[in-house]
Amino acid sequence: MFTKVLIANRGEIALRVIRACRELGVATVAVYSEADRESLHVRFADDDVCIGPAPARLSYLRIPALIAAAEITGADAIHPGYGFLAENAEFAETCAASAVTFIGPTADQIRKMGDKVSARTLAAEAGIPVVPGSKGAVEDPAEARRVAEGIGFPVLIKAAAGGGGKGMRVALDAESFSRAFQLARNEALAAFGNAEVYIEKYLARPRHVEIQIMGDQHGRVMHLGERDCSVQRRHQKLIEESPSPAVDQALRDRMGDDAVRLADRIGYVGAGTVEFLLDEDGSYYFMEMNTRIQVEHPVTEMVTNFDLVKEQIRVAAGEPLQFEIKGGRVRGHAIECRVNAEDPYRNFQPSPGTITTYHPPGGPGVRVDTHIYAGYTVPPYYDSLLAKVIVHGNTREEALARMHQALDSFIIEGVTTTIPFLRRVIEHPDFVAGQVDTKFLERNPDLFKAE
Ligand code: MV4
Repeated sequence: MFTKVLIANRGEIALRVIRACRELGVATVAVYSEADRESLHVRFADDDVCIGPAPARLSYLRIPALIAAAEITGADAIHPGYGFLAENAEFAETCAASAVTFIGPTADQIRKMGDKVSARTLAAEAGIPVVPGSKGAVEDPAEARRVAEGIGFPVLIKAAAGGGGKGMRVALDAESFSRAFQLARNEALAAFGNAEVYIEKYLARPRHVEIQIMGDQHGRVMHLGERDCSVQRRHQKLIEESPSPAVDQALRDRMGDDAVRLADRIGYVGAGTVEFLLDEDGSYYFMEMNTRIQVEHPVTEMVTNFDLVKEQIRVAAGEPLQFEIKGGRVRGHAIECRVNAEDPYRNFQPSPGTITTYHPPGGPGVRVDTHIYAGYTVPPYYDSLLAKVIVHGNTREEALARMHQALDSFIIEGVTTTIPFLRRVIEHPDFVAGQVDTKFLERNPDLFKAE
């Protein structure tokens, strides 16, 4: 096992990783920007290093500063958390070259999945359903148009270097295709320095269902069931749950087997997520693979009783996966709401500032992952996640009732939060019925209007 882990992150996930290290008896190093001096991750870690000014590119994204911090403090491993450098192959490579273990997959595995065309090809080769579309990247506009006509409109043009919704364009018909194709390539080049795009049939109302997987260095890969993340706004997930109201055991087995097969094919090590689109008719298609621990990992932890972060550290240290979930079955139901410092009635405008009052919810089956406290100032430089409220119940109904209670009794004053909005969403009849898809919030603009 490692002796000391440096956490190359901030906020709630830095605290989450520190907890896992504590349980494993591993010492921790926090790194922080000048804006995060008063943060709890700095206080809770055994050691801490200031790595630069507030903007992330000058601190949390500075690879040489992070490697130097690890060397100075004697850390033998780095946990990247999510965001920042978590899916940066160059960072994983630099760690390896510096004799510091990157807690995550290899640089090669990150690259293979980071390129969405290569990921799609790997999935298709593994016999996993992919959305009907182009064989690989398409460059020539005339050929692209022929491909799109072959698929049938509407189609979606996606950037090979994109992911998470960045660099996508819908083309509704052949007439608008050429323009959309050109725009998509230009946007991809501007955003990612790579103009490569591919084309898929556009699914109108899919659900977002993702499978959590975990691989070790001994050739074993397992899955831990699915999360339904259909409640999103502009590609930001707001609510996640497990199991998905739309997935039965037979479908879980099929999606789980597919996810494991894909990971197996590249000898995947660490925690990963295979994202699928689940269509209205029950067919599902591979979308992309995330090679990191995700924000919503706690819902899986609640229904499997499996500590994903601890396991990430254990497998990075070479230990075999220990855990077995019987027949891939999960226990009860978990829901997560992301609480942000944003004003939902002003287009989710960030609302940084000082928290004056703080009282978290509690009781049976309630978990709050957060870094905030009364007197904490939410800086304007980073994402506005304040807390994740995760509830577990024996049934979805019980979990929902607990989420109601939890949101009602969560007191955060001093900054505007999304709590009242989340309350409204979980009361919506379609959400209560589990009838949501990725267009759910768009269809319900009233949810964004102040009373
Ligand atoms: C799609 C799609 C419909 N059809 N692909 C959005 C994020 C990126 N990973 C891919 N995304 C989508 N791909 C096809 N062929 C719809 C989306 C999509 C979406 C997917 C999951 C969750 C929310 C979404 C919101 C809008 C669009």
